[in-house]
Amino acid sequence: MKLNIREFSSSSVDFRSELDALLAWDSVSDAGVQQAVTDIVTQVRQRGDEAVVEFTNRFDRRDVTSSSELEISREQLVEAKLRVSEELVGSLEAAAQRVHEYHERQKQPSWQYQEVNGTVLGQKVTPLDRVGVYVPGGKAAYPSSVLMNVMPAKVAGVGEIIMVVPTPDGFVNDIVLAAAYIAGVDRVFTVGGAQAVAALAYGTETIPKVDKIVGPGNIYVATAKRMVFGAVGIDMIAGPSEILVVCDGKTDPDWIAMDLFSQAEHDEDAQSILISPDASYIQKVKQSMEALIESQSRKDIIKVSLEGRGALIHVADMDEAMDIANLVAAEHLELSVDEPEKWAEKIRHAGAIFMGRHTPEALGDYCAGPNHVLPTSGTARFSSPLGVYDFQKRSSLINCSPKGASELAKIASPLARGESLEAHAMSAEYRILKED
Ligand code: HSO
Ligand code: ZN
Repeated sequence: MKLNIREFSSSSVDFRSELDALLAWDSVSDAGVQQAVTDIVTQVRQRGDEAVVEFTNRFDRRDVTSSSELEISREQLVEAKLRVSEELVGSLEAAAQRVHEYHERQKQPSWQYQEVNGTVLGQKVTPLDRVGVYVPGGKAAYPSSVLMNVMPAKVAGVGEIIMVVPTPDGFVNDIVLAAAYIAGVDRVFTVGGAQAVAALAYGTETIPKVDKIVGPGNIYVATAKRMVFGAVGIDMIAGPSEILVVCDGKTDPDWIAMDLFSQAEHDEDAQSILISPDASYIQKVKQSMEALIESQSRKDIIKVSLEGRGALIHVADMDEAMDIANLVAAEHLELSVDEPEKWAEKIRHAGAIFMGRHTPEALGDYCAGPNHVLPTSGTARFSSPLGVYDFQKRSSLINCSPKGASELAKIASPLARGESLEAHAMSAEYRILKED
């Protein structure tokens, strides 16, 4: 199948504008969606379970009569797991274990230090009490994402993890439930959309209020998350998934073709880009793609994605490839090259860096250990993968000795008077020791 993918070269005078056009992504904020979500959130906030049941019946075509039917029991999770093949359960368990081990290393301890005058200063790290994990239903119901969202919360020591997942027409995904069980989710509710986000944010008679909501979702879910932010914490609002592959021309072109497909098959808006200093190699990868796409079960999605948002970019050399990679700040960056360690040092912006020819993104998506929830659309310039740190917060500790307080008061007093805050000044001055 012929593929009509954008091809361009860094030597072109229009290169920067071509690159900008390629990367442009508008997270459409539709006024209609905004209005619908406002209405749903308000109704759930005011009427609780009654509204959640109504919206769930309406949007998911269900026939729930009481809110208690929305919860999936522990026994049901176990039953779901038993319906999943042993091989798949084995893989879920192995992946969960590896993701757990990786995230263990992200844990940050509380710390404190003592000054000579006896004052102690520190930082106390505390896990969140309760977290909500949104899991999409339908085509993007990924059990691997259940693991990736839940494991860091578990490692952080979150008190209770509530999962919500829509079940359109009552269809429950056994693999998603098995993943929830393996990851250690505490409670599961079959509610989705903006109504699930609102229920988690404000709490209903049945669904407990959480402190933070994480997990991907459609435009209704994303809009609702933005709306409830402030009442609760949220993770990032993710854009479509992207991969940038940099290859020196020495990796089997079929491997690279499939790496690009693996991202493209997620959805029509996903972006796959190849950069290489070897022009003839780029043509080889293109031929591989044209030969391999026919047999792909998701070839229609892959074609739309590659032709709409994909690109093959020829560059002068590897140094220029690294400069462009930093400009793109891709969610996933594959360095399919010799000495990937050397080139990775030059990378400042990327959600995850997959190093060497034997490290395809797919391994990271499932089981290498690092999180697959990563900053998209260039936001890797300022944000990080989902991690244990997203489920912990810090409190400052200050414990002044009499001598320490006296010394600090002498610094604070003029500052307070400079701000015309007399009570602050006096509060500090009371602590000044007579002998000082
Ligand atoms: N590549 C996706 C994650 C995923 N892949 C889930 C397979 N399943 C976004 O980073
Ligand atoms: Zn993926």
